[in-house]
Amino acid sequence: MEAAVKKYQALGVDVEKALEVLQTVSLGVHCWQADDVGGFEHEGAELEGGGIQVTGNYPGKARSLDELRDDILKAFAMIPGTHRLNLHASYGDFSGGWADRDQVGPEHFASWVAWGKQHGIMLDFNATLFSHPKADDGFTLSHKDPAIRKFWVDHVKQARRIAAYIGEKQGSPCIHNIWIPDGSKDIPVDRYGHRKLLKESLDEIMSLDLSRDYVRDAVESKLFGIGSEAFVVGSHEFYLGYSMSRNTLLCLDMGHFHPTESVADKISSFFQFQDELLLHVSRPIRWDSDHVVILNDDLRSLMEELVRAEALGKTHIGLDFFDATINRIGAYAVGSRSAQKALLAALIEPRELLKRYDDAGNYFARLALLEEAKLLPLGEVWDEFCRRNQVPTDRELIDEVMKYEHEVLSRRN
Ligand code: RNT
Ligand code: ZN
Repeated sequence: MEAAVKKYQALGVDVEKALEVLQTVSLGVHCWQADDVGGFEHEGAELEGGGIQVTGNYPGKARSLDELRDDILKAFAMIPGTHRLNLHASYGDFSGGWADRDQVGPEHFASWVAWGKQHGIMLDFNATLFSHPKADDGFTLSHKDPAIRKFWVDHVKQARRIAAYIGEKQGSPCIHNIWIPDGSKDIPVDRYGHRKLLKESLDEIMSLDLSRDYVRDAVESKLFGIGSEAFVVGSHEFYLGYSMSRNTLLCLDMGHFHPTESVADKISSFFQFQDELLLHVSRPIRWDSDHVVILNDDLRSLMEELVRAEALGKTHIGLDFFDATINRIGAYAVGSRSAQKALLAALIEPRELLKRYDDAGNYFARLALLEEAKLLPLGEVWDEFCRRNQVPTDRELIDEVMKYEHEVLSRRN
């Protein structure tokens, strides 16, 4: 580590300071990698319909809330630092009786709040507008049938109430994200009509007055989905306009743009006009495939932009991936740690020196230093961060995950 610190120091980088910052950044770890977005509204619940797809059938999936909580604690024990858990409304505790989406309420999340307190984990929240018979024909908040629309408006209002309840109990605003699958497989005629309905539904939902100290609402855009190839109602332009005019947060999911469009490049524009952002860190392969996040160029650029724009303190970094073909707990560990590695890399970038070359117009030097920086000993610093947080280093991670698979996951069937 000492040799590594010296190498960075020579380029004007304070490694200790970077580690201090990294320690303060909480990821919003999503609950749905643990059970393939199934939820626990009824026994053997599985993701059904509505624009998201999970592939794979790796053994050991959590079959109950208790198993899910065990798995999540195991995953958190392998991620350095303190992190938040992001819940979906379909993950309520229905041991006292099932409630449909328009009836689900704070009481179904009381045991989650207690669990969060017990383990020092803050919670975030999502309304669930998929995997439900009333979402089957591809529209929810923008449905032409007022009765279906009202059902979903009521659901999202309930979700906001739940989020506010969580936020109040935990003493930290609960980020409530709204993603809807609405769209159509083939070319629609009434794009305007659906978007008008979505705007009206959201306005009705937001008319429920809740304190921003308890809940912060975000809207998540998308470009296309399975079954919504031709038209997605909640597009980027729609939600950019909505969030700016209604003072809600915007959620940018890395998988929800054209494959050559860079979410990293949006950061410096966004923060000219807004001061709070939600991210869904994901890894699309050819489409919104929600692969486990890895340390690739997309992720590195995104974190670099957050650091360079001094936007870290203004950004909620949520994760959004689900792979059912591999050990799910290992997926959590690798994905979350890769997000942190990318952030660490950005924090120990020789920023000042690069900026000086940039300002001076010495673009050769800028290019050369960016290339040099790629081979600096990032791994040494990362290992040190893991050690200080008493979590496995990368070298120890595989054994740790395999042990849990052997002792816990393989006994489920
Ligand atoms: C779907 C969105 C959304 C979901 C979760 C489960 O395309 O990315 O965020 O992945 O709500
Ligand atoms: Zn997402």
